Amino acid sequence: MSLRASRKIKFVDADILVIGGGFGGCGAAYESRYWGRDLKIVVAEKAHIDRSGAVAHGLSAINCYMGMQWGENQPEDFVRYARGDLMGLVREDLIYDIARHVDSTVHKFEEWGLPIMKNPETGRYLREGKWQIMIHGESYKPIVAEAAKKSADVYNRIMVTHLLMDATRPNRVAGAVGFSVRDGTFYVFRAKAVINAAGGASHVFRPRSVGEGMGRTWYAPWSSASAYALLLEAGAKMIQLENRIVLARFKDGYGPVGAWFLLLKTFVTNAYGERFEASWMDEIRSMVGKYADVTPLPTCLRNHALLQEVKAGKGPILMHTQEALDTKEKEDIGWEDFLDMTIGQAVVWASQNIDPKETPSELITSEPYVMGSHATCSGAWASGPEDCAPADYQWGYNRMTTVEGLFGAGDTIGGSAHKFSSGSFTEGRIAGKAAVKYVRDHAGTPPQVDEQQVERLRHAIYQPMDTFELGRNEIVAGSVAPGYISPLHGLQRLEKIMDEYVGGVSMFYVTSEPLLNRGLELLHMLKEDLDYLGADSLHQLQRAWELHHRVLTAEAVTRHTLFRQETRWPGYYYRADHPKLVDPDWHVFTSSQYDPQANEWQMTKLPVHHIIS
Ligand code: SFD
Ligand code: AMP
Repeated sequence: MSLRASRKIKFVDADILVIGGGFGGCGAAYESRYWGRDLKIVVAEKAHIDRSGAVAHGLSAINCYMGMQWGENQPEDFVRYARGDLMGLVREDLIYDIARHVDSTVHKFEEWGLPIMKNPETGRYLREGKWQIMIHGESYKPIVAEAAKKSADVYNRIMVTHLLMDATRPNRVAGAVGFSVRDGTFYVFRAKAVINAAGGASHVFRPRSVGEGMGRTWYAPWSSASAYALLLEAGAKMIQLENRIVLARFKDGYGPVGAWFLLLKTFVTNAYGERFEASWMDEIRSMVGKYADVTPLPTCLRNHALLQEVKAGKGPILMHTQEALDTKEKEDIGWEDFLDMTIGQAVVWASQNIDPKETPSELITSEPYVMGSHATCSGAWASGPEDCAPADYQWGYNRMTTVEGLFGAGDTIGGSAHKFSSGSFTEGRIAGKAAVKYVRDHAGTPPQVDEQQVERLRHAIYQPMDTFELGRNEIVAGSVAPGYISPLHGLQRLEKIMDEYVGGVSMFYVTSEPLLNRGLELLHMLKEDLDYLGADSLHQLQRAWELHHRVLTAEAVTRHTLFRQETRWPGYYYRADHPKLVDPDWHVFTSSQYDPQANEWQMTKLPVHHIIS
C-alpha cells in the first residue's frame, strides 16, 4: 500500500468536466453554462485560472478576428489563408466554423472589459494585420477567466493525470483523476462529458535557453502536453503531430514578431544589410512547388529563408526596429508589445543596453513546439460541424474526439490552425454547446467509473513520492541518487533525444528514418525509467506527471514524423531522406492511435477534403 495513497480522496460529480482553464477551457465553461443552465459544470485547472495557460502574462494582440460587421473579411477568406499557410493540409470545416463565430467572442471580451485599441481615423479596432487586432492585453487572462468563474465550479491547483473510462464501454469517457498540488488530495471527477482543453507543449524539444534560463521559452514553460497525452492514453485518434512549429523570434527573450512585421512595418536584413527572402525563392520553389507562391509566404517558408541565411554565415539576422520607431506612438506600441506579452524581451533590451530606437535586434528561430492553435495544427481528430463537415469528418457531436463523450478545444484539436486566443475560446464555446447536447441526448445512459481503474491510478499517481522516500537514503553528494530519476533529469534526457534525433535546433531541424528509429529506441528506454521517477514534494510530483505527458507526446511526434515520408514544411523540420514535398502521396493527414494496453501504435492516412474553393 502506497504511503501517499492513504491521503484524502475527494469525489466530484459533474455533468461536464472541463480539463484546463485556459482559453479553450474558459470558452467551454462559459458556453456550457449558457446552454446548460441546470447542469453542473466543473473546471479542473492545474494552476490558478486567473493567471494560467499560455496567456498567463497577457498578450498584445488578438490574432484571429474577421471584422465581418465592417466587411473586412469573410470566413471563407480565412480558410484560404490558414490553408495556404499550412501548405494545403487543414480541416477546412473546423476553421470555417471558428471563423464564422470568432467575432462574437471578441465582442464579448470587449464587453467584459478588455481594452481593444481603436483606429482613430475609422473608429474600428486597430488592425495589426489582415487578421490581427491590437489590445492593451496585460490583464487579458483574468478578464476572460472571470466569465468562466461565473459559469462553473473551478477547482484550481488540480493536476489532471489520467482520464477515466466507463466500466463497461471501453470507448466511453467517464471522468478524470488528478491530485491537488497544494495538499495532495486525490481527486476523482465523475462526468457525463469531458472537454479536454489542457493546452499545447513546450519543453518537448530542448530549448535554446538552457541552464538557469531554461524556463524562458516562447510558448509557456508550463504548457506540458497533457492535451495530447490524456487523449492518447484514452485511445483517441490524433492527427498532424509531426507538424511541430518553429517560430522566428527576437533572440533570447522570444519576443513575437507579428506587430513588428505587420503593424510597424519593420524590415529584416542579414548582417550585411541585405534583404534576403527573395533570394531564396527559387530554391524554395524547387522544394515545395506551387506552395511557394502563396501570399503571404507560409510561416515555415519564411523560417526556411532565415535559416538558410544563418547557415550561409550571414547572421546575425537583424530586425531594424530603429527604422520603425520614428514616432512616440510607434515607440510606445513597440515597448507595450513586449511588456503586455513577453516581458522577458523588454528585459533583454534593458539588460543588453539596447534602445530599440537606436539599435536593431537579433532574430532567430526557436526550438519546436507541439500545439494546435498557432501556424500549426497538431491535435485530436474531431467531429466537425453538422452543417458543413463532409460525411467522413463527422460522427455526431461537434469537436467530439473519436472517444465517446470526450471533446476538445484550442491546442487540443488538430487540423485547425490559426485559431490563437480568440479562436481557442471560440472552439471551447463550440465544444461546450455540443457537450451539453451530448449530455442531454445520453441522459438515460450515464457512464459508470471503473472502481478498479480508480484504485489502480490512486496508487500509480503517488508512486514517485514513495520512490523518493526509499531512494533518498542512497543519495550521495547532495542530489546524486542512484535509486531514482528526478523529473528534471528525465526532462533533460527527453529534450536531448528529441533535439538530436527528431529535428531540434542543434540539428538545424533535420531528421531522417535512421535518426527517428534511434530516437524511438532511446525514448523506449526513457519510458522504462519513468517507473523510477522520484518526487520529493507535491510540486515535483506535478513535474513527474508533466514529464509522463511530454514523453508520450514526444513519442507520437516521432512516430508521425517517421510515417510522413516527405518534407512538407521546410523551416519546421526536414526529412533529409525525403527532402521534397510529395503531393500525390501526401496530400493527407497523418493519423495515430495508441493502444495503451498492448503498447501499440496504429498509423494511418486520413483524407484532406477541400470545401472552400
Ligand atoms: O504573438 C491543465 N498566443 C497568441 N494568441 C493571440 O491571439 N495573440 C497573440 O499575440 C498570441 N501570441 C502569443 C500566444 C501565446 C504565447 C505564450 C505568447 C504569445 C508568448 C497563443 C494563445 O495564447 C493560444 O493560442 C491559446 O492560449 C491556446 O488556448 P488553449 O486553451 O489551447 O491553451 P491554454 O490557454 O494554454 O490553456 C491550457 C490550460 O490547461 C491547464 N492545464 N489543467 C489541469 N490538468 C492538467 N494536466 C493540465 N495541463 C494544462 C493550463 O494550466 C492552462 O490553464 S503571438 O506569439 O502569436
Ligand atoms: P507572431 O508574432 O509571429 O506570433 O505573429 C502574430 C501574427 O502575425 C500571426 O497571425 C502570424 O501568422 C502573423 N505574422 C507574423 N509575421 C508575419 C509576416 N512576416 N507576414 C505575414 N504574417 C505574419
